Amino acid sequence: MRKLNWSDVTPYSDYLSRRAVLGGGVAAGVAMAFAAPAFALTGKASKFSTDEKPNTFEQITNYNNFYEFGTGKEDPARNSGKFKPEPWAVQIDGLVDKPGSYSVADLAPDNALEERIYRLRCVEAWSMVIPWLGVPLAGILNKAGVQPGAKFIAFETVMRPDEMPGQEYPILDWPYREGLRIDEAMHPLTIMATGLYDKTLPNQNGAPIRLVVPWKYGFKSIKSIVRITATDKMPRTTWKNMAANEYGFYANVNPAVDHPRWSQATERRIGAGLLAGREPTLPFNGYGDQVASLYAGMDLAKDY
Ligand SMILES: Nc1nc2c(c(=O)[nH]1)N[C@H]1C(S)=C(S)[C@@H](COP(=O)(O)O)O[C@H]1N2
Ligand SMILES: [Mo]
Repeated sequence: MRKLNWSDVTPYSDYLSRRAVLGGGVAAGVAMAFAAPAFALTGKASKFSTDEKPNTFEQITNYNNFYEFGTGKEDPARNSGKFKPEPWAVQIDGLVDKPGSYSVADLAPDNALEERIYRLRCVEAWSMVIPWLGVPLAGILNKAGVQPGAKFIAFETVMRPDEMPGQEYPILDWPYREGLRIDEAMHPLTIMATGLYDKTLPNQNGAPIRLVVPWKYGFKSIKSIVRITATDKMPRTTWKNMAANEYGFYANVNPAVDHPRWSQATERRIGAGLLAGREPTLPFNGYGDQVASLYAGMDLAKDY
């Protein structure tokens, strides 16, 4: 029998209207009772967090993009119950001094976690605010000893069609791949997350470890990572590979460059309510003060 999960108990639309009445406590309790096992985590507060109001746990874990579990927004919550995020190993290889297989605890020990409350802007023009728990990617890369010749870092998601039903279909060119330029990977805003709110990552959010790069469109923030490679060449990435005219390697949030099929000037904040208007999208998703200098001299309308 299929395991019950939150969406079996409370349809999302019901939840939203009921939440307004109940203040969330009861619906949240129902969600927890049927969720996949999660373990308590805490993180130190960070100066990099936004003070915008985070989305609820229910919103963050029931409106997802994770095509390995299906293309519908509620598919990842519904179809990720068989996925086993433990045991887990991340292979670090390429131009590093200490290549090898690392555990999640090696890379992101629980006592090193920081809370990073970040905006997430999907290329589809919706957004959320998510309180991640994680560690700077720079610390992980420094531990592995990235060599001077490395210009990019490439990432790969696990390939497990038995546990990830979407991988049985040629929706994308599996495994999902992403990449960053080395200065982007080393930037203090770039983290590897292992939790959200006060728990280990739910499967649908990329358990047990995923990238979060808050000034780029959400598709850069690759989930369930098993391989990190330091390389001297710009890596091949899944979405650019699918449609290079729609999804670039840099993919910095940019309201001035529209997607060929829709405007990127505004966004819809998930959970804002039916009467809320769209909000303006900010360059670099509002993180421009911290990251714009990385792109000095580049034409971001061409090198998107
Ligand atoms: N492996 C993998 N990583 C992925 C995706 C995916 O389909 N597969 N979707 C991306 C997209 S488009 C977005 S918007 C974010 C969504 O993260 P969230 O579901 O935790 O909010 O994950 C990104 N990481
Ligand atoms: Mo996305």
